[in-house]
Amino acid sequence: MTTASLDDLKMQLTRNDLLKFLMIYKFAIDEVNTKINILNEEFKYIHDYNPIENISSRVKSSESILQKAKRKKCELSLETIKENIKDIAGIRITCSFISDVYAVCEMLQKQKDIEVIEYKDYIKYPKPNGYQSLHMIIKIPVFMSDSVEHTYVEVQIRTIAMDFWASLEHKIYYKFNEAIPEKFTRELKEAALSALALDKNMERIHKEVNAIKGLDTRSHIFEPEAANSVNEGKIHELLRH
Ligand code: 0O2
Repeated sequence: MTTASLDDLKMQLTRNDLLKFLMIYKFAIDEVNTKINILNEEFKYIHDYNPIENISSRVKSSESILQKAKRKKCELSLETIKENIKDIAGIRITCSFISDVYAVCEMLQKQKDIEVIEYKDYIKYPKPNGYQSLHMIIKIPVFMSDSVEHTYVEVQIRTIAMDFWASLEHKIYYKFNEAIPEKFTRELKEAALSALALDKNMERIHKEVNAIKGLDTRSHIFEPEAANSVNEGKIHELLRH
């Protein structure tokens, strides 16, 4: 984005318009974070452990919003940006186990005031580079003093191993402005497979220990084996190409 476009938009708006526009996304994040914290605590009460290891969030900077708007060739007005850039508010949840990723996702989907707009399962269907994560674009009402703002929030849910892979892959890409040599693409895919193997092992150990402790393994919420077999098959398939 050129500074000119940013200045153009800024000139059309008062400082208050921009502040209010971005503030609503912060409130949307606050609302979803509260929901996630309640669900996490309720889950702990029922199942005796926290499914969520970490929650992080961010409101996209005005510069990145405008860069994305330009990339998507969308008109530079707040209304168009609001409708077309659905990840201005972003929340990333890291879970202990793959089954927890789906459990957290399902719990969020069941909230009456959350509307799921988009759902992408990169765990069952990893991206060709090996990226695994569950993505949702949700819409949530934010109650202001004079209006209700239905606001998009992007929620990414993944395990610690998937998050570790994604963070490092992001850093590696950052340093490489050219096409990534085939050797590294292959090695990254192999690393994604190792992350999956680790996730599967930890989940198995967790289930076995729970069985010994006589605890519920939550198979009624989600059957992780089904997802894992699709996932592993898919990554192996990707590795062959
Ligand atoms: P940033 O800076 O992280 O926000 P969209 O462009 O969002 O409208 P897209 O790209 O189809 O549509 O959405 P998708 O596939 O759900 O990806 C959205 C986000 O997931 C990305 O945001 C990244 O944060 C993350 N992501 C997707 N693919 C990869 C990947 O291969 N590696 C890593 N490390 N992260 C990935 P942004 O906006 O691209 O960037």
